[in-house]
Amino acid sequence: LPPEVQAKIANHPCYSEEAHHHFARMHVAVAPACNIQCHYCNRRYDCASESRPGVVSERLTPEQALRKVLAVAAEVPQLSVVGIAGPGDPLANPGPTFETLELVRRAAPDLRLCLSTNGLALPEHVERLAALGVDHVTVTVNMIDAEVGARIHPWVLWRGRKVRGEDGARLLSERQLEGLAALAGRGILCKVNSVLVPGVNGEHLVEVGRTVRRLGAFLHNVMPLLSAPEHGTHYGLTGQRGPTAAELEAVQRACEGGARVMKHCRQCRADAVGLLGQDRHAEFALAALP
Ligand code: CLF
Ligand code: SF4
Repeated sequence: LPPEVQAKIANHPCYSEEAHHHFARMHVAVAPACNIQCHYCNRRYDCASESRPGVVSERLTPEQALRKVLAVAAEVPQLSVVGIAGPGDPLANPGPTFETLELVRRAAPDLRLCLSTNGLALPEHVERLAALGVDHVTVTVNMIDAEVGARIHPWVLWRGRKVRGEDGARLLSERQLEGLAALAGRGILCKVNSVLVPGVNGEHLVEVGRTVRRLGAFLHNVMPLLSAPEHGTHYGLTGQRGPTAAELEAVQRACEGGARVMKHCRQCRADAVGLLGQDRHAEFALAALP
């Protein structure tokens, strides 16, 4: 790997399998709204494109988020990354999202800033993300084919109206790929998350992996659909199941010709705190902050 990439992943627990044993991340849940609909989402809960579905995170204002970051930084020496991953889409809430990034950047310049998005609003925000020194961005890309996309994303909200079906999926895909290319062009390290929905995009994800690699994505995180009926998602209602461990592994293996495949994702909460898989969100709930 080039030295500038090595430097960027060395202390990012998601981008480096090795780093996740030693470095911690935290999420600040400042972004409630979303601008698309995913069949695997239930809007009462966290964004399932990056963070754990079926979980309700504590929403924060940017000022509360900063207080929380400073409290965690004082208690968790391994903290290296502050991310915004929901509970909706960070870039569908540009006000609170950018205000939070700016506050954290100013008060704790040594922490890396990270963000995860569905990509619909990404192209118009790339410059601002780069200017703030956000050096890691995740885009959830479940398809590059609108026919597949329409079976995952029933609509997108575009300039105040709902665009449904393949037209909406095509629009989403174009914006995701345009945004990815623009990020990579600015030297921002990109991860692509794909939610594996068996029978819908399983075989298609190989092509997704190749395409996003060509556009400069560094990492491909193939995540299993979590669709327990109690999550109340569309897929839960239609009986669509998530992949078995063997199915997930087979798709991850098939994707290896694309961007490098991430296998240590823990599908965190939108208010997760700590080392991956060792969540301390309750210790740092708003009511417990100094
Ligand atoms: Fe958070 Fe995501 Fe940044 Fe990591 S999580 S915004 S890239 S700092 Fe990491 Fe958690 Fe998996 Fe996400 S293990 S859900 S990949
Ligand atoms: Fe839900 Fe996230 Fe999809 Fe928005 S992007 S609909 S919050 S899963």
